[in-house]
Amino acid sequence: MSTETAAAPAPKKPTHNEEIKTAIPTLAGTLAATLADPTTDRFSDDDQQFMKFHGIYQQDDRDLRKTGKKYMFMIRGRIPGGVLNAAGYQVYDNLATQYGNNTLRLTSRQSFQFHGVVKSGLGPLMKKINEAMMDTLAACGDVNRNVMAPATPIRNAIGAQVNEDARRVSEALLPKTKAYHSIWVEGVQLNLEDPENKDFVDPLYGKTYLPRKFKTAFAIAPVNDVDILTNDLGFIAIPAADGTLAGYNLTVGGGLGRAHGNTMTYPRLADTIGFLTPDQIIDVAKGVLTVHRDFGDRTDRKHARLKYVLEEKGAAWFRTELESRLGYKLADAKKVEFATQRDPFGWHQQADGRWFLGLFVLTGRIKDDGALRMKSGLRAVVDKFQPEIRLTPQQNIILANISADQKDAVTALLAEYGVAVENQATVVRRASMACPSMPTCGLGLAESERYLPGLIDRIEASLVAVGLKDEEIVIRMTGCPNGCARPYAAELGFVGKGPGRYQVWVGGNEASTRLNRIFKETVKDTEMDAELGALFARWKADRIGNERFGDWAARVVWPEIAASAAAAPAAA
Ligand code: SRM
Ligand code: SF4
Repeated sequence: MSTETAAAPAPKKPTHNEEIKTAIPTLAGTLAATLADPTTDRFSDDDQQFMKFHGIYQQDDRDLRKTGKKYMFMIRGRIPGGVLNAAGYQVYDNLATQYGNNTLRLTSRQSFQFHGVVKSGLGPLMKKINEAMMDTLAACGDVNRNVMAPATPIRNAIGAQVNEDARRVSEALLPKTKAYHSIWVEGVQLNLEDPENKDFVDPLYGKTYLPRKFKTAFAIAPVNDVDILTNDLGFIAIPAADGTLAGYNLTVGGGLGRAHGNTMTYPRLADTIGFLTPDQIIDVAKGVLTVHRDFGDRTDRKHARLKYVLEEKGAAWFRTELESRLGYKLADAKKVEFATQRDPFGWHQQADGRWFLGLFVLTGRIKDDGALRMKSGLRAVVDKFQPEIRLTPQQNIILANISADQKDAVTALLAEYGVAVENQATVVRRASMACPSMPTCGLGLAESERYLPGLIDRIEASLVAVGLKDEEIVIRMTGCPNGCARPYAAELGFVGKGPGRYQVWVGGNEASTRLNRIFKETVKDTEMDAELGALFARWKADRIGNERFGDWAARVVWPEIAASAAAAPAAA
């Protein structure tokens, strides 16, 4: 037997992303030079990483791969709280028509994405967004992303302040690099050798930014439309006795991304850390972000989110670390309860007497499709009535601040484009969400946006067959386990495994405060109707009163899942 002590494992190397951020801390890469080069239709691998911080992804049309790669770009806006004015909407709509694929994709974080932009259109599109006083900075990348806030227009006194706080946090957490303005507004490549650029250190993010993406949201109970607990950083508004804003409960360490077959990755709900007053919000947001900056794992991007720091070090440790950065203690969290994550559809009155209209957008894609001309209809209403636009975290759209005497005219104008304001979609469809996946997402393993509408037809037929017509189930689908449409917080979640194959998850709740669990590892499209039909028949037979599908599944199906896991042979 050797008496030598085993050598300590070599420290793990920082990832390649860390190396390139260190080398070019302005995030400029060679983006401006490549943009100006007409001989190429794509950017280098490293530049593709830098572009993300500017809100841009290089993609290729996966439907066309058999005949060679057709490169194109996805651009995502930074729209805090999903609020934009009519002029802003007109700019997005124009650019989608002129440079994109003539659709606007509402995202699950209250933003817009352009798809299908070719390289020659990228520069002009980016310039025009910025000229319109909007931007795409930090919409992607290892930084704080688009900040979410309640989408429903003011129905109570604190709504406006919460939205304003979300906007302030978004601004305060922006990276300060000059590269974004220089490339996309001035069209100039930064001199990377200039010491000012070479040695640039962001005052908040440092030289290497965060180990991974970072997501922030605000919520006002009882509506959890933003899925607050799935965010790295959450602020839950707490009203005072007089109806003003007393402060926020702080939640930290939520996140959903995982990888098939890698048990070191998992969805996680945030921990509640404490309570803060509104004047502390920027300090606290920066404090939480810098804990991620300093403690997140920079050696493995699959293990780099803040949720793993929370899971491994614990909420008590986190609170102490945060308080030491703040220099003061947080109060204890207040009691708060969520009831629903549902968007409001149709006409509703605002607290100020005006009206808003919630419109369902199938899988978040604003387009003209046969008789349903959603893109043209929305544009006509925006041009004529100049409403405020609010994008919802369930990929729907709200037209706000409409006066009572304009309501009928808005309804009539939308009808000309085939857009109904009543009975816009069935209850199941209205509560559904899908990520884009094919053909734009390079990570998709199965269809999602193009598949879910047809699957919902089949699900509705199964529900009718067992006598459960018009029962709402929150259904979400993604084409891979990254979880972009938050399938792990749904009552019934589908996660792509391969072409025509999905993992099925059950047991989330209506308020989106409970994660679901894997019911079936893989279900083929051809087996889906039988599998779901049997599940719905059991729900119908077993449910207690009006028990929702998710609650029934958590009560009845979860113990079965646990029992079969316990009975499975242990891994060697
Ligand atoms: Fe996402 C990556 C689309 C919300 C977790 N996401 C991607 C990319 C950029 C694919 C890529 O890296 O090449 C997708 C672009 C597809 C396309 O063609 O447009 C993409 N994510 C989306 C959007 C558009 C889905 C949607 O249906 O709306 C959402 C844009 C939100 C926004 O406006 O900022 C979107 N992504 C989410 C969410 C939901 C959320 O934030 O509330 C999640 C789960 C929550 C979380 O972050 O944990 C999410 N996206 C991911 C991940 C996994 C991250 C992880 O921690 O493992 C990836 C992959 C990655 O980062 O490497 C990813
Ligand atoms: Fe792409 Fe996967 Fe996100 Fe869907 S969940 S958009 S397939 S990364």
